Amino acid sequence: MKLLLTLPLFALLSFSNVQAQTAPAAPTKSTSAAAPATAQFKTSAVCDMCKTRIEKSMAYEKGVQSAVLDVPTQMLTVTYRPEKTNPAALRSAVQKTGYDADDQVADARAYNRLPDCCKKTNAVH
Ligand SMILES: [Cu+2]
Repeated sequence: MKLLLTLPLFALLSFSNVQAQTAPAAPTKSTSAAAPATAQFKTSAVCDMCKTRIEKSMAYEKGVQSAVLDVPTQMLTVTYRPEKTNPAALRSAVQKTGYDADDQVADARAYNRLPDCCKKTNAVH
């Protein structure tokens, strides 16, 4: 008999736990979200096609607000939501696009799919 009483009580408790966990998540979607962070990566981009490719690919990454590549310096500047992503994940996204990110070497398959003009053996052009 005691078991019959505790079971619904347990169900009630776990339900209120779920509510407690979901409730604080709601304000993060509003204006009280953490301020965007900025990260910079040195890439192996060499031309405007690389710029377009990387910026487009980063735009699809979770938590990315903006991505701008400066071709002459090969620097990629990413503005992101720190609660959604982090610099390591962003570097990995750059690698998967076929480019080096700092000391992380480009994903070989993605790199091999790049047109010849975008290979890192070329000088910036
Ligand atoms: Cu290119």
